[in-house]
Amino acid sequence: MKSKKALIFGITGQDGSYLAEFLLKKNYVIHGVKRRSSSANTERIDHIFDSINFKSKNFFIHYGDITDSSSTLGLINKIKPDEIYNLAAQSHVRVSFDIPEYTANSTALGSLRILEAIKNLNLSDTKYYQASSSEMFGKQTKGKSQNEKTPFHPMSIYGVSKVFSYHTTIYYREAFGIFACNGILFNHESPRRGPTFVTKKIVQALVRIKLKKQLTLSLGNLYAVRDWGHAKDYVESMWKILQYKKPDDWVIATNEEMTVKEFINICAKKLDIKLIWKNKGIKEIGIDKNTNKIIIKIDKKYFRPGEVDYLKGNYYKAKKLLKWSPKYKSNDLINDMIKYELDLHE
Ligand code: NAP
Ligand code: F7E
Repeated sequence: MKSKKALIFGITGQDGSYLAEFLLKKNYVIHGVKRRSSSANTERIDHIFDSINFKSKNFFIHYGDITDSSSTLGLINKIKPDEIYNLAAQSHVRVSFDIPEYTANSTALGSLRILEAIKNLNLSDTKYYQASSSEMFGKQTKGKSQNEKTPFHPMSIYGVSKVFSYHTTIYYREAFGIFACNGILFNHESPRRGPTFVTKKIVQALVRIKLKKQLTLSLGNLYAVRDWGHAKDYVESMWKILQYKKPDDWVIATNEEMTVKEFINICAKKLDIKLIWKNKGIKEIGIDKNTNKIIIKIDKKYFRPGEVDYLKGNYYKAKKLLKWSPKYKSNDLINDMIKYELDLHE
C-alpha cells in the first residue's frame, strides 16, 4: 500500500517530535517545517535523522514559517499532503502577554494561512488537524470538568488566538467541506517539554538541587490546577482524530487534577527531598528539612495578568468514539521526566 504523506508544522517542538516518531512507525512519509533560527532548533528530532535509513526517503525537513503565507502555500502545493498537522504556535501563555501581536500572528493566523492554502489549491482529500488547547476554556468553575460543549472564556492572547483558530477550523469544515478537526488538548508534558513550562522547570530544578548543582527554584502561582498527561499518548490522539469517519472536535485529557504545589510535593518525595512549606502568598517558601535551606521561593514575575485557575478535562467522547484513553497516569509521567533528568547527570 502507498505510504501516506503527512506535513507537520511545528515538527521541532515537543509534540511534533513525538508525532513524527509515531507516524514513521505507521509507515508515513513525513515532511516537517522548521523555521530559521540563529542556533540549532532540531534537538528533539536529530535522533530521527541519525537513526533513519535515508534510502527509504521518508523524512524531510523544509524551511518555512507559519507567519509567511507564501512559503506556507508553496510547501502545501509542493507536497500535497494527505494529512496536515498544525502544531506550530507561539505556545507559551506567559510570553503571550509580552508579545501579543506576534502570538496572534502565529497562533491565530497560522491556521488561517494553512486552511486558505488547502481551499485555494483545491486539496479536497487533504485532512487538517488543529492543535487547539484547554487554555481556550480559561476562566472556569472550580471542581467542574470541561468537555466539548463547555463555553470558552480565554484569559490570555494565547487563549484568544487558539479560540480564533478553533472557530476558523470549524468554519472551513462547514463552509468548504474540508476535513478539518480540532483536538482540544489539555496540558501534556514529557522529558522533551520546553524548560520554561512549569513541570519541566520543577523537575529539572529539583533534580539539580538534589545533586547540589542548583540552590533555589523560583515560581509563580502554586495553586493553579492542571490536568497533566503525557505527550506520547496525546500525539496518538491527533492521528486517531484524523482517521475518524468524519471531521469533528475532541477533548483530550486525563481527567486527573493536580495543583502546581502538589506536583512539586510528588517530585520532591520521589527524589527523597523532605520539603516543608512555610508562610503564605508571595512570602511562601519551601525548605529542605535535611539541609534547612530555602529551596523554593515565590517571584511575582512569574504571575500572569490573567490566570487560568482550574482545568480538568472530560475525554468521554474520545474514549467512546476514538477508543482513545491515556496510558500514562500522572505518576508515570513524573517518573519518566525525573528519570530523564537524572540520566543526564550520570
Ligand atoms: P512547542 O514545544 O512550543 O512547539 C511549538 C512548535 O511550533 C515548535 O516546533 C516551534 O518551532 C514551532 N513554531 C513556533 N512559531 C513558529 C512559526 N512562526 N512558524 C513555524 N513554526 C513555529 O509546543 P508543543 O507543546 O509541542 O505544542 C504543540 C502545539 O499544541 C502548539 O500549537 C501548542 O500551542 C498546542 N498545545 C500544546 C499543549 C501542551 O500542553 N503541550 C496543549 C494544548 C495545545 P521552534 O522549535 O523553532 O520554536
Ligand atoms: O503553566 C503556573 C502557571 O506554563 C502551568 C502550554 O503548553 O498548556 C500550557 O500552558 C501553570 C500556570 O502551562 C510557574 O501560572 C507557576 O497556572 O506550564 P505552564 P500553561 O500555561 O497551562 C496549555 C494547555 C497550552 O496550550 C500551552 O501551549 O503553572 N506556574 N509558576 C508557572 N508556570 C510557568 N511556566 N513558570 C512558573 O514559574
